[in-house]
Amino acid sequence: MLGGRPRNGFVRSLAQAVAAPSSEIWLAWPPATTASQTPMAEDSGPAKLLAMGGIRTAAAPVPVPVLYLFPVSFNAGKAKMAMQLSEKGAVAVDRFDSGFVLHMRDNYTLEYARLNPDTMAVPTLEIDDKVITESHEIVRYLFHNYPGPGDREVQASGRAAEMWAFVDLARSWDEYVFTYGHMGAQSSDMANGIRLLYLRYYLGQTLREKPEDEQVLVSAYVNKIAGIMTMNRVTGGGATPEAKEKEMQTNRARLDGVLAAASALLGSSSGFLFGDQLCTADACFLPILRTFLVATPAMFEVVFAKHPNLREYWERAQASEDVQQALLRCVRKGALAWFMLKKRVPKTILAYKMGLLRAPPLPDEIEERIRAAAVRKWQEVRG
Ligand SMILES: N[C@@H](CCC(=O)N[C@@H](CS)C(=O)NCC(=O)O)C(=O)O
Repeated sequence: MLGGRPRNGFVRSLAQAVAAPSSEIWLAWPPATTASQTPMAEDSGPAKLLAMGGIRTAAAPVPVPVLYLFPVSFNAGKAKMAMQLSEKGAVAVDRFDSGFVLHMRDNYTLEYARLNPDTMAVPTLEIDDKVITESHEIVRYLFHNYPGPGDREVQASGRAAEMWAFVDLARSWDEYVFTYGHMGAQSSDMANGIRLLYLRYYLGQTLREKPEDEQVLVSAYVNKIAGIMTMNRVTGGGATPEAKEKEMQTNRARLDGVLAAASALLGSSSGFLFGDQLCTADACFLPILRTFLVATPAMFEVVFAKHPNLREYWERAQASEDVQQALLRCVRKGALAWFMLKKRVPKTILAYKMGLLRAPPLPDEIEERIRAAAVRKWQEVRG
């Protein structure tokens, strides 16, 4: 590893790759299929690739909630927006702390793996006596325990079940396939390549240091490595163009179903998805539009032409201080550049490109476990 140990740092070239829309992909969008009329909850397309987390009770409560996130992350964006809209977001200055992590390096340390062995990803939320490792569980927890004004309105209006049905539909879309599919195979290989090196580095550290929780950590690292290998098998250079195109078509069809549902909910309203105020449904939907902003701006015009209600909705959302605070300020060029420098991302990328990031060799038995876990994972999501 660089200087013997991986260090903090985001990936400028990755951000550029993300920000550069691939025009030829959009020429084919929306898809020729009529999937936009298909109810997504009943769509039996491929499973989502990202790991699923949960909720557990911690040994002691935290005084102030801590939300671990990466500024551009889709799932962390849902959690941050939900925090912002909740009662926790209303308590001025230290309402909650953001633990910023570069989600291809810092979330693999032993410390983070212990906090979130389920997904080893962002977001993770420590709140009250809970550790929540799944974005959907975070928004549910906040809705039930700390509803903000918009959620209270949904609860009072008796539309909670309808709202959760929409949230379920929105989360059936696989943002990973969308974003990494557009970044291109090279960027996917690089991001996931960095991830695999750091994961192997910390797995090696675990095996060397043999902490008390060694077995739990080893299982978490083996599963995570298998998960990243699987994700990259779909979006990286190893995927055939035909397989990739099929993935992207299914993904776009699902996305269009979500956008159509949001548009139908809005109708001619001049408010948000479930009323005049932003609520949990908006917290789960707006990160999709932010993904367009960051990764595929050309998408906006295509989407707005097909779903005109969404244009005004997006304008209203951008005018909201809550949306600015939770989702938009942090992805402005200056904010991202500051984050990347502070986290020494260029150093990590440079080291990767120069071949200076190296993981230790792992015992054969562990390599065999990784291979078997990768086969199982592939069966689970694409078998
Ligand atoms: N099901 C989880 C997935 C979390 C997830 O995979 N987050 C991505 C960012 S959107 C991440 O941290 N990726 C880096 C990694 O998995 O190491 C959730 O919704 O919270």
